Amino acid sequence: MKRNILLHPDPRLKKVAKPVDDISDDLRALADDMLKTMYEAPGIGLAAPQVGILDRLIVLDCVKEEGETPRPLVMFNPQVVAASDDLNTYEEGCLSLPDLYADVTRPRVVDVTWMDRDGKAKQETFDGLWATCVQHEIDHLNGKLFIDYLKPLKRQMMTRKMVKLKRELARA
Ligand code: K1U
Ligand code: ZN
Repeated sequence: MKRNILLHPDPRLKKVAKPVDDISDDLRALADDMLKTMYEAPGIGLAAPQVGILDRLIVLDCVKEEGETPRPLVMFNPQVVAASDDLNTYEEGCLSLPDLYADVTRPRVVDVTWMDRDGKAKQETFDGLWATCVQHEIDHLNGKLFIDYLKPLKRQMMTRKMVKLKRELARA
């Protein structure tokens, strides 16, 4: 089932999500729904708070090339356990702020631990777009949006645009 993606500003996008201790069939079904929602958006990542669920669950697939094999990842309780000093700037977007983009600078390489959908502990090193995306999604679990890295004026401008968009969508 495709889920509705919350749009900024929404108080649920500012909350800290709670750790998952038991991976139930309901949580596995939520992960499947989130992957479907992400692919259909389309996007390369999605965090549970974006669909209104305050659990520490993210999904991502940064394979963008047509014809390349998709690599859907489901991560429960993801954690960055090491980050490079070397930084990378990427023009980020967010499905909760459609059509708005801004440069964000983050560690270029990160080691991430998580639990997969079978409850198996995993660890992997990510770089490039994968590193950017996994950090963006983990930020969502901590109530942080990419606009929180921007100067206040730019952040306010983007928030105003979103308030206007939400008003227009509510009227339609
Ligand atoms: O978390 C989200 O809202 C998803 C977001 C992830 C993200 C994008 C860029 C940098 C960091 C994290 C998106 O997927 S926005 C859409 C997007 O980037 C995209 C859409 C279609 C094809 C390729 C990329
Ligand atoms: Zn986002």
